[in-house]
Amino acid sequence: MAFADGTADFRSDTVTRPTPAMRKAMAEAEVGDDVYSDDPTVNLLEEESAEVVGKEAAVFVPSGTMGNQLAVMTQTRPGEEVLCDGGAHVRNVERGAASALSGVAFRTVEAPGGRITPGDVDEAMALAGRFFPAIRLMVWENSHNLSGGKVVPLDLMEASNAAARRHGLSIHLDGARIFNAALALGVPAAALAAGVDTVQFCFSKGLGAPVGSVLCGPADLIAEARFLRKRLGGGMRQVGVLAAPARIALAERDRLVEDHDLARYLAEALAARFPGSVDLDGVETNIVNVDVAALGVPYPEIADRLASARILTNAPFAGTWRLVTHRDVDRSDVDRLVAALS
Ligand code: TLP
Repeated sequence: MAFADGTADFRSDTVTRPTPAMRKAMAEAEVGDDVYSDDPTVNLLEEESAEVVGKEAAVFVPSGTMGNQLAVMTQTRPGEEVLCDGGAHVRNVERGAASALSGVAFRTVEAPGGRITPGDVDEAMALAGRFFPAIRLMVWENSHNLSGGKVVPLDLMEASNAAARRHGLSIHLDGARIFNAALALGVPAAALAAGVDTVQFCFSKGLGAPVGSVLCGPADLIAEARFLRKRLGGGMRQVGVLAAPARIALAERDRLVEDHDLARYLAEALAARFPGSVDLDGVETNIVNVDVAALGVPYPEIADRLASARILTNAPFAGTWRLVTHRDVDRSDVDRLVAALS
């Protein structure tokens, strides 16, 4: 359902607002100083998070960006390179953090949907030698944001992880939406994380918590990430008030299938009304990429119509208009969106 003022917000699943149960848990959370590891609610959240993805330890961080960047920082040295697909969030949408904070560059492969193949890994690594920088870390993103929430199949991850290991790479999974991927693929999140060293996931996207992400991995590496989190100003003190709603979000993760169903409803409605606007086969989770040219209306006019209908979306980027479903929109909001476009 739209927000109380009637606004339906399709810009991202980050816009979700805490549920009444989450707000109650925030008010009642037991807290302590988390920089001393004294916050019992954070400690519980970290244990539960590590368990869900099958890792030894976890550290609660303010954002997905910090989770990814701590993974890069702990697994590379300045001057090295990170292997990822050209559309990866860690490379494109984190304000240049990896080069600014870790002094690394990216070695990209063209892998639509983030589906890096063993051949991509071998080809990139063939550059190694006397003159090239050392490639040290491979990063997956599953589900893959910029491609419209596509998922990377588990068997492909396993095959490419094996290739990466043959070349001595560490592996990080940007699992901002790992539970969307797991549900769409019908595998446990721990299976997707099994072959990687570190995995980051977000409580503040479709899971609906107001703030926070977690980086999970081996205990020694997470201890170092905790040290670096403080260096970056991410030591958050009585942050059980944020860990409490995140615990609820994690426990309720399977409700993300509702967002996938709604994305399919939206995609089908748009494809029926505006043929060619949506590749229905490409809609795998809660993101719908729309070819704005196929709508036959210039975007400024679309923006005006949506504003009058109290619908929020981001402007198209390179001809693609991203619409995201989540727990704070429903079928009636989708109907309103399609009607406004029509
Ligand atoms: N994605 C946001 C924007 O930054 C684009 C969104 O609205 O989708 N990894 C992935 C795959 C992400 O999609 C995001 C956020 C992050 C990392 C970073 O998370 P935050 O925003 O918490 O730093």
